[in-house]
Amino acid sequence: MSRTCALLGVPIETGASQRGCVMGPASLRTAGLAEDLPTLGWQVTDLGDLTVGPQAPKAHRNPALHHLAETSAWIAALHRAAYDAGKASAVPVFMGGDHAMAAGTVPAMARRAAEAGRPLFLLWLDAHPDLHTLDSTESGNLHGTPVAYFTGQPGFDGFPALPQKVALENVCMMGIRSVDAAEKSRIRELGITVKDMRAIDETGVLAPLRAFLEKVERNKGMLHVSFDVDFLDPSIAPAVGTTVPGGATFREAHLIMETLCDSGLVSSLDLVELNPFLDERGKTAKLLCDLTASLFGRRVLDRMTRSAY
Ligand code: 4U7
Ligand code: MN
Ligand code: MN
Ligand code: MN
Repeated sequence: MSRTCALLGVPIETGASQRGCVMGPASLRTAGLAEDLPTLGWQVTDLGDLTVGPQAPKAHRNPALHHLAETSAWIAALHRAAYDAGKASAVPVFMGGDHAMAAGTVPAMARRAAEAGRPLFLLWLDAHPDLHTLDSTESGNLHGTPVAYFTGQPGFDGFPALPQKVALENVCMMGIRSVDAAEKSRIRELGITVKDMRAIDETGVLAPLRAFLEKVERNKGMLHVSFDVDFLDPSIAPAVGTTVPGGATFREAHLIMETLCDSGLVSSLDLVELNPFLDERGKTAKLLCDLTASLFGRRVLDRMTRSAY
């Protein structure tokens, strides 16, 4: 596999309740994402930021929904732009932006995989399962809905047509610790694999991750990783609007990235929900860059010789 990576900025914040994710791509660039990866032998192209123009409002029967028209326009734009980024490089990295963008990136990666005759698998690293439909969300925040959309659940008439769905049995969630009632019944009904924080406390991250990676390998799958900042414990990653205590530790997160790197299976990545307005001197942005570097091949020993940890 050629070691090429393309960065695409996706400054969307209409899916979140708090403003600030619009600055996510700039913060990741400032923290040095594009400079780190070439030192690990990757050829990096920065495709710049995607833009979406103003939209006429769209009505919906759920009065809680907000920014439906803009978010839907971002998703439609991403169906094309993420697919093109996947053609331009072996491993596109989508720099968010709030998690509603996964409704664009994941189906685009599923289409890319289908055209290569391979299934797409999805590792969802998040405090939340993001399994609401447009009807079941009570907050109306659309970053809580992408997984229900791209696995083909009904109730998305306000979103663009789904280009390619992801099979439910190909989804693995880790880090989950905040689940709404409607999501809980959907998880049971659909049988999604959810390794919640209790499961991680009991087994550690490696056993469930290795089991999932073996499944990807057996099925000759491509693997998309969707990394929500709130997967991490808020004490190490404060720059996110939806903090939940009891998240992944620094080493748990790095071990996941290092193990993913060893597998050689990852074919695309979302870095989402970074809200630089809430950051402490770029701490969260730098952590995300370091985690991405682990995914792209940085080893613990390299890190010790290279920087000031
Ligand atoms: B994120 C929530 F109610 N479930 O629907 C909702 F807890 O992308 C949170 O994972 C959604 O950060 C979080 O608003 C979306 C809430
Ligand atoms: Mn999320
Ligand atoms: Mn989340
Ligand atoms: Mn969030």
